[in-house]
Amino acid sequence: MLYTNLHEISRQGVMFGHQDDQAYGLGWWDKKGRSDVKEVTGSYPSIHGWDLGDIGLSPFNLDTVDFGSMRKWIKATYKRGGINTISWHLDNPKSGGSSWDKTPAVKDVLPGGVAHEAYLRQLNALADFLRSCKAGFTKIPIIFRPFHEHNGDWFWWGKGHCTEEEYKALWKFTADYLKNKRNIHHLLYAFSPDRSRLDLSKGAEAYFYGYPGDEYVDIIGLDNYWDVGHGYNKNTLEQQEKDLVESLSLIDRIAAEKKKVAALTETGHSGLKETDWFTTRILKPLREHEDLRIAWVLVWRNRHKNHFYTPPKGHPAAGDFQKFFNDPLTLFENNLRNVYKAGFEIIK
Ligand code: BMA
Repeated sequence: MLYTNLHEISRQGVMFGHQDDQAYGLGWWDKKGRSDVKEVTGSYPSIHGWDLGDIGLSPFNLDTVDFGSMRKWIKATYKRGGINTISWHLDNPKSGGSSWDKTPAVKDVLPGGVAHEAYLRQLNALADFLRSCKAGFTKIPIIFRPFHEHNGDWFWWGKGHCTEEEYKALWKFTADYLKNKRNIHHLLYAFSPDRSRLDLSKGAEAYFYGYPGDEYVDIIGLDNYWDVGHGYNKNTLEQQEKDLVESLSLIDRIAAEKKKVAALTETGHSGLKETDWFTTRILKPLREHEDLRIAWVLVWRNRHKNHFYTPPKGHPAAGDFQKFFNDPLTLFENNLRNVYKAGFEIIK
């Protein structure tokens, strides 16, 4: 039902998402019910991003969120009617280094490889966690977004550190293992290349690098920090806006052809020095292209004063974020009813 409703949402508006929203914010840590987004807008975001990096290796994820609390927040989100998505910055099973340790590993992680057992330890811990995300007897639907930004070269599963075929094999092995060996059927799978390494002039051909197949993907995602004011992007504002729209229309087209859902799975402007970032860089292009069916836009985490993506109360960008929230197009948690059921409604 969630998937049907995501299709519907993408036609009616754009949900807002935030990574680690309830876990911490600027100047606070693990406070019951707190959220920087809610403190400015009055609502939690619709989409709550979490990351299972370091599961099975530590009680805390790579960003020091403890997994027990994460499970509690996932459950609370589900009960309020919000949606959870999980990414996985998993350690390199071959070297024991982080996601950013580029020691080639994908071939060795596959069955028969020297790092297969080490990979299974992380994968089984991930499976245990996902199985434990329950409300009563109901398994909480989760959007799972593994091995993201694979067309970039910064993670060990990225381009240049394995072949395209090995990447696809890793994805398929993982999804098949979760379904068939661990009996996990409450996930929607999101595929999310990175725009900075996606040649827009090549369109779908570039997008499909590493695509494991229609039966393995539900969400046609994209991570795009590039066309929204990335420090290294020297294109004019106008050009960036055009490229953002083109990248979104690419995923919209692909999703429509395949009857899947498109989403901007990561974006943001770290530090919000452009205080009208939300309305000018995101809302304006979306408003001017309301035909785009993008189900959500998720910004990254509020870690510290130089690395945050939503303004805390009193910040110079807070008024602009409120405008973003008030716009009829954007959907926050308070705007959704029955997202897991028939009879889904938007209240705005
Ligand atoms: C990056 C930064 C890192 C973090 C990683 C995974 O963008 O926020 O500090 O560890 O994402 O969440």
